[in-house]
Amino acid sequence: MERIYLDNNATTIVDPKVKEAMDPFYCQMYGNPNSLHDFGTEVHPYMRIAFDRLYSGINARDEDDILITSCATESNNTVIKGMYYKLIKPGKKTQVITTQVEHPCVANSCRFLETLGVDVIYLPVNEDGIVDGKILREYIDPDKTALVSIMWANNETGLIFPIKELCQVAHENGALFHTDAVQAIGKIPVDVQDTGVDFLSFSGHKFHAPKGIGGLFIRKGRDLPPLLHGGEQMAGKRAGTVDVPGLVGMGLAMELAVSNLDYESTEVRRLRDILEDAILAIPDTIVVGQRKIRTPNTILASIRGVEGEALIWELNRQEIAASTGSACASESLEPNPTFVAMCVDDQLAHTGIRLSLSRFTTEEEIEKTIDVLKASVERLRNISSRRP
Ligand code: 7TS
Repeated sequence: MERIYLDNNATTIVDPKVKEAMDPFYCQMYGNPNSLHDFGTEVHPYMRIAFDRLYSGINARDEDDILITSCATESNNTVIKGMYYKLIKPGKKTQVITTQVEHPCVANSCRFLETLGVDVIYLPVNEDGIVDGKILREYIDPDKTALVSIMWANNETGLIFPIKELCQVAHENGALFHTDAVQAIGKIPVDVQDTGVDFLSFSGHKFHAPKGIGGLFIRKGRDLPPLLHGGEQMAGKRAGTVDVPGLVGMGLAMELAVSNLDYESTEVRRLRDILEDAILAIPDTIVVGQRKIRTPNTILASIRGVEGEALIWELNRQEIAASTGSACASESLEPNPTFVAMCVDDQLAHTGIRLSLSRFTTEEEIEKTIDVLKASVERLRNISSRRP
């Protein structure tokens, strides 16, 4: 059997159909779309199809914007820093609210705003591991809060945040709402009209497009100053020549992601549940977060007496890729806030292992993983019990 990839929340395989669709834009139709000659203009219809697929994938309206960026990190930076230049000025609203469990590209952008004098509130998660409208209501201040930025689904736990409710609370209090939907696209339905979000970030490589291409939805009327100044690409809203093959690929990947949502919520979930049940059958093991409020592909497990990192290496040795899921933020060794909020005790809290599936994961791979995982846990527990 070939090696097994269960780290799909970090990145995904490029769907072969996506790769095939991108191929002509490297050595045949390689013109710069801003050029006036045929090499430039012949790519326009393909770009338009890709944009249509992205708009319909998140249910954006024609009058809204989707900027093509290099990754979700760029999309998130554009919103958070853009809000500083646009709205957060002395004497005006000077507060941003986010959570303690955002990806570092949101968290560190917010920390940067703090150095510029912005007041940032990092909301704690509740006992379910999420932030809900009740918590946001406690902290939001109609006179101060300019922006609320809360992820749609957490990359480590897979826990899904109630975005519609959170967006409503932000709007009732006169704040704009941004969501990092990187881990939601292709796993659960994402609808910008239904939720009412003002800004939404996504990243191609999390849904079977290549790395190096992402997007930012901006609702009509919520224009932001560009993060990258330069030429007039994206109507001056994001300078730099667009990655045409990447855009074509991400458009198709979005369409495929949406058309596979049913498969994700049935078959991927079924395989995830088989793996999760097998993990939970190992004594002294927990999985973080209730299944019904998690993305269908994710497991963050904690196994007493087994360090997450040791288990990752053991699995890697046997050609299975998983991730530690940062039970501790690696540099700071601070306990993960979700673990803390959910009262996972200290010994368990330092042993997280994240297993994340995709629509390319097979039942055979899951069965093999279960066998290897059980044997590895036993081996590591034996080693740690022999330690003096
Ligand atoms: N936001 C979330 C929620 C993410 O999970 C990631 C990547 C990013 C933003 C960054 O995306 P990029 O397009 O800039 O690469 N998350 C992970 C992860 O969980 N393990 O490795 C990368």
